Amino acid sequence: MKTVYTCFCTDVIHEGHLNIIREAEKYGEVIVGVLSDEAMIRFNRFPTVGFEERLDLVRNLNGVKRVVIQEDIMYDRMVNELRPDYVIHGDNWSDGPMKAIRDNVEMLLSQYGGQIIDVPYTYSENVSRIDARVREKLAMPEYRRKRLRQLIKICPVVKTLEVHSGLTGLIAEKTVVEHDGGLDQFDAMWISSLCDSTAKGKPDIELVDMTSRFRTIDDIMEVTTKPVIFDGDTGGLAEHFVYTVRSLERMGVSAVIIEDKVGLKRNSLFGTEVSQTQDSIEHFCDKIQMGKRAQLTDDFMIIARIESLILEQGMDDALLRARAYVRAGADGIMIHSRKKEPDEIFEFCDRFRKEYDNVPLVVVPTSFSQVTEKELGSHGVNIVIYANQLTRSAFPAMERTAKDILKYHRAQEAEERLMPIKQILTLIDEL
Ligand code: SPV
Ligand code: MG
Repeated sequence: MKTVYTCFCTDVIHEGHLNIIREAEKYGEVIVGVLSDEAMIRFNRFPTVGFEERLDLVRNLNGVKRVVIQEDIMYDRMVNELRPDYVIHGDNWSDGPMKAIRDNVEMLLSQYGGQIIDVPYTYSENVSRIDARVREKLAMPEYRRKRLRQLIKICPVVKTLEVHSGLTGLIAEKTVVEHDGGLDQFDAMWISSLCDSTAKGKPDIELVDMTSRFRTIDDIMEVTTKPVIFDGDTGGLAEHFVYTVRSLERMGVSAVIIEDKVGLKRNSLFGTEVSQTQDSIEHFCDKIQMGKRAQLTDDFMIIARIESLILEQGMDDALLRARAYVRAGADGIMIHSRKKEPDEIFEFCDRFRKEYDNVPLVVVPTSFSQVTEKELGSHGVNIVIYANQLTRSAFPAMERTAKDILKYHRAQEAEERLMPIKQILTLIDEL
């Protein structure tokens, strides 16, 4: 008896899956792999039902002979273990990012003469509705909020991209690349005070008020499902911060990062070139404690950001503060630096990790952009934030287009660098 293998990464069985099983039965005994929670999460298909329930969904299907667990989005282990005669899949994996998976399967099967069966993907109103429902569920505050904690447990490094609008949110949500035989995408989004302010043509001095910043969060959340880390600047007065915590939590934000500065806050990348005042340990700890007392769920995180290296107060001061902030209840520590080399970040992380093996560590590698996620991960970093690169890439591109139009008194010279009109029209999904 020949064997046919397929892998399901779904929370809901619909007619498309049933069609695959029906087709598979024509070729032999059907084995279905259920993608593990970890692999689903890495593949940005957060399960909305428990793993056992997902296994049962498949076990109960007519025509399924055996159910196995697939622990990786790529098929190497399954194909090597099961050596199926056929692997069957919807033909939606023939292009786009999923093609990397098909190529992987093709290569594996070619080693012993196995074959791929591509089944026409089932496009129906019902299937689209089910897909949309699952996506919408992921966007709901109670699902989205807790996902950052889940990601920290599962991902070697949570890759986080700056977003400041619906459009940049879509880029963080949808960009997938295939390289080194795998698929990669961002895990979370950072709502940077610098970029949110810059998008509004304002300086990064806590001038853009919370109402306006919440509006940005809303714009982003409306079109995305990934977890949000909010740049809360100094958090303002502790008496105000408690309200911010409640609002962010209610909106489904996963974490707020507040920095230990007081008075007129300037962007950290100015360092000591401008006057900035670091908060006292005691006062900042009070703010953390009040924030933690205000929050209503266990999911939300308040992460304390240490500015000692930025303000040249030394490593010992940074570590002293880290200990105090963790004691005060901070759910994580962000350490910032504006040095061109990552050495002081590595030193801080190594020393911090010796004392705290599982308090999440956050790093923003802007001035030391040569460092890789892997290197940071090896020093115990959990979250890497690319805090401003989208804004910095968009501005020169837009400026160049504006200059070209002025120079040539027409748009043709800029045209070849522009996204085709058809593409921009279809960039946004319609309901
Ligand atoms: C931001 O993105 O607004 C930050 C990070 O706070 S930094 O600009 O590096 O201070
Ligand atoms: Mg900021």
